[in-house]
Amino acid sequence: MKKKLTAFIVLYLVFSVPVAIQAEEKNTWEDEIIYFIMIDRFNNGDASNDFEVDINDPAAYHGGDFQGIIDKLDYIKEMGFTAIWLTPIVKNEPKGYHGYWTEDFYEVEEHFGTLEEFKTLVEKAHEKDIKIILDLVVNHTGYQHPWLNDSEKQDWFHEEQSIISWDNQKNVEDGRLAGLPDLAQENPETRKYLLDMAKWWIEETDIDGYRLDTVKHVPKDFWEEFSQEVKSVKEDFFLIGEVWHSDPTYVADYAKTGIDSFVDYPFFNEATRIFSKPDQQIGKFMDGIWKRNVSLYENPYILGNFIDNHDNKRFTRLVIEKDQEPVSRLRQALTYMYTAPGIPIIYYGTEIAMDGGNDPDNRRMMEFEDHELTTYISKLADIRNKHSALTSGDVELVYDQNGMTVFKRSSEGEQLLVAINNTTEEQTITLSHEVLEEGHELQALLGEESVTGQSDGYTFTIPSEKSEIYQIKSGNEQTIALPWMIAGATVILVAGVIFILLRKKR
Ligand SMILES: [Ca+2]
Ligand SMILES: [Ca+2]
Repeated sequence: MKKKLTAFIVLYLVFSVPVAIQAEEKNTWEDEIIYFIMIDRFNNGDASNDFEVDINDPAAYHGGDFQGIIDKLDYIKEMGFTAIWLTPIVKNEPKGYHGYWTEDFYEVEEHFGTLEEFKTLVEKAHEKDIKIILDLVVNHTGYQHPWLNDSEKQDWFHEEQSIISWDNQKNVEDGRLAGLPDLAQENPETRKYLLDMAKWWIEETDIDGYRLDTVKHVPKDFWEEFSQEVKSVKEDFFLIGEVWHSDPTYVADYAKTGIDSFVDYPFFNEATRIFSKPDQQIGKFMDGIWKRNVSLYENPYILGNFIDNHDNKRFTRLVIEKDQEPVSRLRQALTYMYTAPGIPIIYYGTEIAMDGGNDPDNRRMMEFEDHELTTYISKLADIRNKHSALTSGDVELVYDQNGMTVFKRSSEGEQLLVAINNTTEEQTITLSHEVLEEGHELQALLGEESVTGQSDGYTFTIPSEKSEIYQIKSGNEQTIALPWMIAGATVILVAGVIFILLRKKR
């Protein structure tokens, strides 16, 4: 009996320790890759909610809904996404296909489906380890919100005034954005309503985060209370805010309110300029953005990097306007986004190089097709998801000449080199042993060719407008990865224990 107990304890320890180590590794938001969907424009999975749909009118509903997203969860998962950001789901006034014209903060928009269907969407996404981030608007209501005609709700809004002075913070906060009725968050009743509402959606639907709309149009003291309140509802709840401003210090100032992350507009401005045509220097500028973020944010690794969204011309259009070829330009921009620090946010359609001018042309209905970029994104995601050096490692710029950039990402236990050739000519470069010491091998992760060191360093060639990601391996090893080593050791241990027990029994 005692022997059996000992055997049980030994076996339990052998099997449980690796599991426990794994369980302790909490998933942090820097490991996510976000797919951003405008619900109405993604996939029509249910014709029964197609009220007044007109796919020929860019300002009308096009029919996309929750069921359409549920039907495409495998498509999203296969591209390597771990989270989805959805445009607002609350009931909107007529023509509010985008979701930003609230008519009722507690109702689901009938074009998208029911509350139950939304819960099913969250549940099915969670089953596939995909998180759901919901867009939330607390700055304004739709133009015809019922409160506007309610005598008891008159002090829920600011007095009607336009935003005329964008440098005047008071005017930016109290004025009407695009003429939309501006809510008075300083009114305790309004404030409580908005806070309760934000908490209710989390409790009711189990979403994992909010993308906060128009953050700079709402006072900071509201966001302070908001962050505290909503985070008390669900552990690790994520807040990513939109502060549409080109000054990084202005954006970063909102991090003091408790909002975890921001869609990084300063990144967007530089990245779209650098990658929308060839021969632009990458390293100097993008490294500058990163270093500034390091100095401004407690955790710059969770900022949201993007080159496309629903408020700006699509990247493809920028490229076309510069007489360039969208797919090769997108490939370079995406390689950078997936290998640089920061959460990549991909707007639906970018994976097929979708074209589109200013809003609403940048919100065309999604077309599902086989596309080389979809395959490429999946490959990039696979590499990012497997290498923590890319999500949380240090960044070191090691080469940066005329559009050819090489940077190193290092975390405990692994080092990667990212080489991006942003020029239209093949580039051969040599990294000296001062940059990378002798005795390593550079194992290609995107392509197949590996590089071994020579006496003068490591020489490799990157074709025009292509990239490579190398894993730096020291010569004598390491092709056996850690999990296999643990698995091997476990098997040997278990076999040993069983052998000893059997012998003792005899
Ligand atoms: Ca529909
Ligand atoms: Ca406001």
